[in-house]
Amino acid sequence: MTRLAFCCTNTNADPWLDGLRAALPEADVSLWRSGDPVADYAVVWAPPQDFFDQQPGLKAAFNIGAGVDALLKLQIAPTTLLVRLDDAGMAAQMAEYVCHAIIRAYRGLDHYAAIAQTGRWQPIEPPARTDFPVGIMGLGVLGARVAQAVRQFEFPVNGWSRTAKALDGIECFHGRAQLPAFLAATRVLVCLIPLTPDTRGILNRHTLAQLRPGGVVINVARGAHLVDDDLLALLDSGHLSGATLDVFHTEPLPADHPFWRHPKVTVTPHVSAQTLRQQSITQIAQKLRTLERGEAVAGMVDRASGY
Ligand code: NDP
Ligand code: OXD
Repeated sequence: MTRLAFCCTNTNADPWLDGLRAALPEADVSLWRSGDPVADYAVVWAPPQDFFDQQPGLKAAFNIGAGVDALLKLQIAPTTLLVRLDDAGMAAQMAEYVCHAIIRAYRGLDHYAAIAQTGRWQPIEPPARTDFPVGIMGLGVLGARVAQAVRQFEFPVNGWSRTAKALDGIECFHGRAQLPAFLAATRVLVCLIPLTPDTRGILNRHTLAQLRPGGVVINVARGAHLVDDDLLALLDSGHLSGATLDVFHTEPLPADHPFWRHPKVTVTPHVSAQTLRQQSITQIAQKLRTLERGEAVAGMVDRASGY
């Protein structure tokens, strides 16, 4: 019988175990405990190194998130395939979160919320849509969906990826050489790239200063993409007009972090696209069976590129 181990930190295991057992009646699904017999497959989220040390023959580990930066810090046998969630209900959530943040900034909705406290009636005129180009860093499963959703509101949309892309209605840029042109064409910057050695700290004073004046930053990827002090300096200088941040270097965001109280920063607690349990279980079960048949699955992590 195929053995499937569940090893996810900060996760309520029982509903996952029930769901996995229902979706994979042919498998022996169990909550991993140190010293357990070795498994064939694993469902993981931020597992300890000890888990992989005890699983030299693991065929595949299914990460119950889209980002694998935490997983790739561990020593994992090269023969173990790493498989991440692709979409599984996250793309629609990400599209609604990002569109909401863009429209809030474009229509000045924070201004109305603030003046409502004092009973003031003070309409403001939004800029022309052509003066509010949106740039999406990362045109993968989530970024491509976000780009199409933003397009529906008729904002000009730019996209930037590692390799060249052609997406309907999107001005596509790729590679480091085209990053300056992408930034110069962008006022609202949405970060949806994976955290890798190439992308750590990519949102810094040098890159953010290249955005159009009145720029807005929306970071929904990983906190370590952003140099916090550089963002604060550009908000305070007035070059940037606002930021919506869902991810942070340290999570939960420490109570004394200036982001909490900055008038131009909106903080949310890493909720822009949450893992949906049932859709994830369905995807994992399908992928496990596909791998058992010896076929390839979507969402395979390329360890060399780090995502
Ligand atoms: P994908 O792997 O599908 O897409 C990643 C995209 O980033 C690709 O377009 C890729 O380019 C591009 N990219 C990677 N490295 C670089 C680079 N060095 N320069 C330029 N572009 C680069 O990932 P997803 O869309 O599924 O997820 C993106 C990230 O979103 C995750 O890694 C995770 O960190 C974050 N996330 C956050 C969540 C939240 O709740 N806040 C929830 C889910 C995910 P190419 O197409 O050429 O390969
Ligand atoms: C993910 C996340 O990577 O939740 O899926 O951030």
